[in-house]
Amino acid sequence: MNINSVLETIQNIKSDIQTVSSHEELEQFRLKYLVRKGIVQQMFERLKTAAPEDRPVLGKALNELSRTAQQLFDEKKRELEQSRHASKDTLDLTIPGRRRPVGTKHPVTQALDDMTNIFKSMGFAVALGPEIEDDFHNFEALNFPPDHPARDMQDTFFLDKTALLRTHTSPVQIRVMMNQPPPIRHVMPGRVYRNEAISARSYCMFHQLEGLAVDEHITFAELKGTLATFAKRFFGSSVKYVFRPSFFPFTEPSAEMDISCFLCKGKGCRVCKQTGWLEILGCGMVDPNVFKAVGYDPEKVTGYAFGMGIDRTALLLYGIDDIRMLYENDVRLLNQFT
Ligand code: 2U9
Repeated sequence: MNINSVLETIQNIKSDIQTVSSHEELEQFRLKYLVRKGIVQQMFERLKTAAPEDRPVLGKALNELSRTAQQLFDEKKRELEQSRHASKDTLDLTIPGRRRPVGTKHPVTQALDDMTNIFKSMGFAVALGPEIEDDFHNFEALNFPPDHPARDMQDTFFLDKTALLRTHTSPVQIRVMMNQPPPIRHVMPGRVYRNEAISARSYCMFHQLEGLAVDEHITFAELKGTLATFAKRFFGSSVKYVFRPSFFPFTEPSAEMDISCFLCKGKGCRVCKQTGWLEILGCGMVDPNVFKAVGYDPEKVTGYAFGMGIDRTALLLYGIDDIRMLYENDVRLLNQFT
């Protein structure tokens, strides 16, 4: 043994203690250096066989080594104990659990789901279809004449010569009828697209809920009864309604349904433009040409259809005055629907 090996061991002790980060590792350190058969004692043993003239210097160095090992051990022990206490202090079991932020349904989804559920309870099934459509399903089968303005690039988003973004959910009904024979009793909720100038009242994308019932002997009276029931369930039992004649290529006769304004109860306000009435949907008896296009016999079956835009109704219901706010994803708006 010489002075260099003592100095080297001191270095080893110092670097070993630095790697200790747990009580288990500290125990390993103790067993390696500080026990009776440990490295420190072994070196004291070897002092006995060193040359007598070297012993004073070596003995002093070994005392230094022993002190260092013990000191570093004590310091590390204190350090580990303290960090254990510190983590104990922060564990307060009486603190209430953290509430996880729960997402909510978008107001349009909420309105669409509520409306769909009312029709489901009246025996309607739900059908979904593609948002990218072709001219046949979106226009031709629905009896749109070749020169109808909706077929213009100005009004409809065309993706290429044949593909377009559906302008209503009616093509889903065409698909349902081409896939199965009558009777049909389906509602179709979904997104639709129109090439319109974006403003507070209109957007290039909105949501519709359409419905279709086809069977033998379906009458306009059944259409009125179904829609009146829907209006009372959705807007409240005191709501009044009126059907006005209208025109759509796919229904004949056609009508629009107004309800008494649910904000002013028909007295007249800013929202209903002092009329006391709100237009909520269009409807009618399915045009025989539509039945021909899907291969149904117009002599055998009749049917009614209706369609409503959801977004404007959601704006009225929730008192939002700009349709663009529905699609800005501003959490300050969305948080109000928790
Ligand atoms: C088939 C046959 C007929 C669906 C109908 C309307 C009347 C209607 C508008 C309401 C506001 C569109 O969102 S809106 O701009 N819709 O007025 N929709 S009848 O008639 C159909 C659908 C499919 C096969």
